[in-house]
Amino acid sequence: MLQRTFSIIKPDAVNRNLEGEILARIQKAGLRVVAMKKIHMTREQAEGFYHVHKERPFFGSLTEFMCSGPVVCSVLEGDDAIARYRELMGATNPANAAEGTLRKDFALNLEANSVHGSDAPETAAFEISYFFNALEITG
Ligand code: IDP
Repeated sequence: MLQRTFSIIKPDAVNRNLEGEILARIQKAGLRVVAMKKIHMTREQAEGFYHVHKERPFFGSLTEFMCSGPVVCSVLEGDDAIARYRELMGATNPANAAEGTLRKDFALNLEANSVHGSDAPETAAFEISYFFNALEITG
């Protein structure tokens, strides 16, 4: 089933100039980049993106981190893209991430874990539309 998911290469990875390496790993995994932009989020934009976490204790720190520097947002397309990208990313905490995953190889810690990927079709739809309009997504 052809599916789209939303990806962010987070500030810790962009700061270390890793976006090319991470995008290459995404493409080698067979996912196609159908939209992409580099942005520097405001605090309000980061809070809106992570609104589902607003009651969590790490919300303030996470949203501060996400607007601490530029990020690379993209829309990825492929068969079963949501689950496949989650698998490529690895566990949220890099200490638990499997060998060969992006978080195992690049993440600094639980918060600065280098990549974000949607966890379900509904969140993918919300996240894609939060950052991209229809004209910015190629077929
Ligand atoms: P996910 O990114 O693997 O889907 P979520 O539980 O949705 O994980 O958490 C969103 C993001 O919040 C994580 O990627 C990580 O950057 C941050 N985060 C999650 N749990 C913690 C925590 O306990 N302390 C600090 N940051 C956290």
